Amino acid sequence: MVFRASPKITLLLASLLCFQTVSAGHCQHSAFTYRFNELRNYQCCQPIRFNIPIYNEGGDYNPGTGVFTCRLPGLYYFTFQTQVYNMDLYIKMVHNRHTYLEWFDRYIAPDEDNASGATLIPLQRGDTVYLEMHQGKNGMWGNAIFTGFALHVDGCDQ
Ligand SMILES: [Ca+2]
Repeated sequence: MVFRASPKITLLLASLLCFQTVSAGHCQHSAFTYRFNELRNYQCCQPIRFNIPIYNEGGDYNPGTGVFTCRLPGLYYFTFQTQVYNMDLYIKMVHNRHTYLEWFDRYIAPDEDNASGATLIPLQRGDTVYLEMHQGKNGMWGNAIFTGFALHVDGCDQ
C-alpha cells in the first residue's frame, strides 16, 4: 500500500521541514581553546591572558584580555590544565567578578606536576568568565590551556 498525501498535507509537511531547517540555522555555537606562554609575566589579580589560539568559534573569548563574554545564553563547560613548577598554584575561576571556584596545588621541589579543574556554569548574555591566580601562588607553568564551550544554547534543541 502506498500512502499518498493530499496537496494540503504535502504543503504542510514541506512548511514544517522548511521551518526546522531555518530554526536549525539559528543554532549558533561558542567554543574556544587557548594556550598560555607568558611565563612569570603574570600580574596579580587580573585575568590570565591565554593568548595562543588553538580554536575560537564565535570569538567570545578575548585573548587580549583573557575574558570570555557570553554571547549565547545557555549552559557552559569550562576547564583548564597546566603544569605547576617552582611555586604553589592557587587559581580561581571568576564569574561576573565573583569567585566561582578555586583550586590549589602545592609545589614540592624539585618535582613538576600538573593541575586541572573543570565546571559547568549557566550563563546569561554579557556574563564574563576568566581565570586568575593569587599573588605569590602563580605556579602556572608552560603548556597551560583554558577551554570553554556551550554545552547547550538556550532555545536551541540541537
Ligand atoms: Ca603538587
